[in-house]
Amino acid sequence: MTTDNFAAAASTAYRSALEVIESVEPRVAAATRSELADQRASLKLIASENYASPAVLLAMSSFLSDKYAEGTVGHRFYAGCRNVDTVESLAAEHARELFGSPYAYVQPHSGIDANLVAFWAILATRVEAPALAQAGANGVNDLSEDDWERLRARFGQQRMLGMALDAGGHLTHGFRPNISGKMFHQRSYGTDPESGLLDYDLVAAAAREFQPLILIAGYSAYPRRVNFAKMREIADEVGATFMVDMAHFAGLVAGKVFSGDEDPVPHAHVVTTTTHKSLRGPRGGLVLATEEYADAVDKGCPMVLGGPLSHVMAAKAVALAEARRPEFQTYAAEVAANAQTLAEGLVKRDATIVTGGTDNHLVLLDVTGFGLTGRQAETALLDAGIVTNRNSVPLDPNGAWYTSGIRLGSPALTSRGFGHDEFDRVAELVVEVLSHTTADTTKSGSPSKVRCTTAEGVADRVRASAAELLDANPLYPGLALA
Ligand code: DSN
Repeated sequence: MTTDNFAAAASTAYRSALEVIESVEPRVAAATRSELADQRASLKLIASENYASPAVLLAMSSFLSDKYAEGTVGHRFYAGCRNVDTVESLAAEHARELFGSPYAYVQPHSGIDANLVAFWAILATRVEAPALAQAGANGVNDLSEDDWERLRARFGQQRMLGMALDAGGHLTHGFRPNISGKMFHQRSYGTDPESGLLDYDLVAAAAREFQPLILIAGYSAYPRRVNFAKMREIADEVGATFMVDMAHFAGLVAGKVFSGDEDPVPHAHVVTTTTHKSLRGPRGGLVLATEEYADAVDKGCPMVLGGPLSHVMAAKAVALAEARRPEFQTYAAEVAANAQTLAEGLVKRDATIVTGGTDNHLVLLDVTGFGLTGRQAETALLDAGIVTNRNSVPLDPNGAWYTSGIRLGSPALTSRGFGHDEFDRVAELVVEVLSHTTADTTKSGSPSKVRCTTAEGVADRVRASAAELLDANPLYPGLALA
């Protein structure tokens, strides 16, 4: 991930920083050291996590954190923002160039914030602007009280169609308990019950019937590619704004693994993403948009967001610069190839995975064949040093808390240097743990959904095998904190 020289410089920088922190609150310094040790010592298979480069991590720890900069470049509500303007402009420029988008907004603090900015911008463009024009008003403050009430009612009548949570969609795509499911009348599209694949005819039928203002594509647990050109056709047919949340696969778009119809940027009106998943940047979000939506997105702060995290925007600029390098394309191709190896390694050991494979960065393993819930599988794997997260499978009988699945992703271990052989071995270790784990029985005699027992010695054996793989592919080599 870095050169030896740079690792040495980063090592010195981190050690010094921790010594300063230690002098004020030693428990924070200890937890930080402990986190590095934990990350070094476990097989990180959480599909939404990664390891940012030392340059990205260091960019976040800076004086830019101390500056308020509400507004946007050249239009701030505070004086003295020239350096924030510089880093925000750089991050936005890198994002535009990397993704080939006319406009980029790099302030969102997270993926959910990016989606809220996008919803706001679509409502402002599609609902508020026509209402203002009709009333001859320049802004909402010019509206009469009756016009204002009518506008508020129209906001509350808008519809959103997104992928169902248990089909792999995200909370913010209209899931009822989420704010998106309360702001909008919502409906969701699922996947084909047999194949687990997205059925574009079903999406089109739902869109024709429901007539949404927003059609959202994107997922956090769907292991396949999406044809965004087809989704845009559906959106156009019903007059919907087409929004894509590419938080999970932004790295595959940046690295040109997804191109043509599978690249959302040329097809969507608005694209949102996080920057810390497959894109391997700092924790945060960004929005890409066509010119039509750019003005509204630009007002994300302060209309939707609090003051920008200028130090994180600096780190976004660094990460996006890294993603524009040719080696990032190699990385992205390896992420996809490694996910396939993982999927094949599970299937050849008789595990069941949703859709039978993957062609992105994640695999959704159905653990009911092992007699376990996702919750139990997650616990048993963690005990053996394999970090995953439980996830619903389509039409999950165990619901979103216990679940029937485990989501596994390749971005983090690929950053660490794992390739084909290592991912095949990881598949073997996952199956080894799960096939030696059984659900405990509750006091009433029924199978527990939470507690489970792994046969004696298995977790230790797997942990030792994992340690061999991890030691051969060290995380942040040269970085010594002790
Ligand atoms: N928490 C992210 C994930 O793990 O997919 C999405 O919000």
